[in-house]
Amino acid sequence: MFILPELPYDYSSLEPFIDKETMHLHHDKHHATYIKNLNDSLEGKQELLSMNIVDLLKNLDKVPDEIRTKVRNNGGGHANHTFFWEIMTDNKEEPSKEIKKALDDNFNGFDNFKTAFKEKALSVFGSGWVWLVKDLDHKLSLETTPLQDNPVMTGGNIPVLGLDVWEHAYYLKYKNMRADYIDAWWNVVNWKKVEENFKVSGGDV
Ligand code: MN3
Repeated sequence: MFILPELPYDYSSLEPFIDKETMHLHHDKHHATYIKNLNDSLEGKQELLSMNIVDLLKNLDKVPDEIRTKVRNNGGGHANHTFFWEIMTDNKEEPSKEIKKALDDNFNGFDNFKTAFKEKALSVFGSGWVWLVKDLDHKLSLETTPLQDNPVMTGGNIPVLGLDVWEHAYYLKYKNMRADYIDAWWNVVNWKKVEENFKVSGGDV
């Protein structure tokens, strides 16, 4: 059984950048629904139900054909949102020297990284995610995924940072202004967690 994790901060604590109502809807309704649908689709399949969610996403080929798409969408939704809550914080902080240097090296400057990330986020047509990922050589790059796909589903890249650009993530406060949501979001990024993700050596997410 997969279980909804609690937010690591209060629903209102990311304000004014992300409003309390959006956090309630996003966590208590959207994320909870992905988990309910995931558990429902895996009913009776103990082996799959007891897997780590990221391992399950890496092994979608082991999921029976008739439920694979459901597991992909809802399992991805569970993994992505669990990841997303953790890479935000109400404790505003600057990136450490180490992660800043990695971003400088890979994107020719920290500001260039933010610009490229924003462009990539704006390029997602419809619902999806933008990711900062690293490969096994710790090289950083950007990618987007449609719907609730996660980079681990399609290759060896490991998410370091990710932004949900589904309208449900921002529409209440920002309406159709995705760019404003992206700009505001930098204020709540948990750089400590990003650095932790960057340092993970294996395929753990
Ligand atoms: Mn979402």
